[in-house]
Amino acid sequence: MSDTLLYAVENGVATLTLNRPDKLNAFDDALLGALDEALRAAEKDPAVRCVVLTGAGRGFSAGQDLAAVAEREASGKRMSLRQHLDRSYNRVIRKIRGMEKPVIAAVNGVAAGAGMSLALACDLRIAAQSARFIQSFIGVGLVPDSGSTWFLPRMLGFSKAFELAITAQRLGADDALALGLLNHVVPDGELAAEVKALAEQLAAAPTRAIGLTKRAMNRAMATTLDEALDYEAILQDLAGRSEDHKEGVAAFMEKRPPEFKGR
Ligand code: LHQ
Repeated sequence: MSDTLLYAVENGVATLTLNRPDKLNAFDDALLGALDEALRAAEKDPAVRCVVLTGAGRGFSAGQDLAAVAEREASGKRMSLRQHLDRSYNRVIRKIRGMEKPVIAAVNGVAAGAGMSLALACDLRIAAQSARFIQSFIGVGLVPDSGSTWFLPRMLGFSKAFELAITAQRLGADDALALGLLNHVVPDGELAAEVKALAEQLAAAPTRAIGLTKRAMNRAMATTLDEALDYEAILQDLAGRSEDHKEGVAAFMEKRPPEFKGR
């Protein structure tokens, strides 16, 4: 697609690699545009049944490219950050949350500012031992964006989320795991293989049921139990009509492994 973002599909898994390693994969407009485009391509492609987001080099992403911000300031072009968020970061975050396929963040190194938000927006987070997580917004006089004010209090409760946001404390991978921000931490050299195994397992699973589970849980974050029960019943009707549901039941009865097609 472009040099700034690598896109590869193998065994049902689309791997999107942020590729500005000299800048710890900080986001400039080109990278944000390429990421948005790649997510849309992965969502549309029926051959893609799981998405992995990772970074090239020693960083996952250092968030907004501050050199680009400084350059714009120096040239006298004041940018509306609201517009910038609406047109780029927020499109990406909405796409990840709305896409009815599992999205895994393979956090290979530091995830700072909007880079941390991007990792939080994914469905699962597997981090290398040397990864670090920093809410760096406050260091440049900004508020957490790209979803961090929504994800963090839900994952950590208000007090810890607020503390991280206003102190920019650096969390190591083990601390982030203990707080519940991560699914797993693996040795640095094993990240790619561990994520590949998990992603391929998910790409061979009933994609429609995974997608509907994501839809149900996204919605349940803001509803009552009563509403969640009603919505589960509606979605179960849809899942119950899928080919993969029939295949799962047939395979169980025939005492053989199921072969899910993602339909
Ligand atoms: C960078 C960056 C970077 C450019 C490392 N930019 N070059 C904001 C505004 C507008 C709209 C939307 O949203 C946002 C949200 C945000 O994301 S605000 C937060 C922006 N990010 C930060 O404040 C993090 C800044 N970076 C750092 O604090 C450190 O680089 C971390 C802690 C991430 C890593 O530290 P180190 O491992 O010591 O690496 P380093 O600092 O030496 O960085 C390596 C290179 O990457 C270096 O370049 P150089 O040419 O000197 O080797 C850095 O300048 C460059 N880099 N982050 N965000």
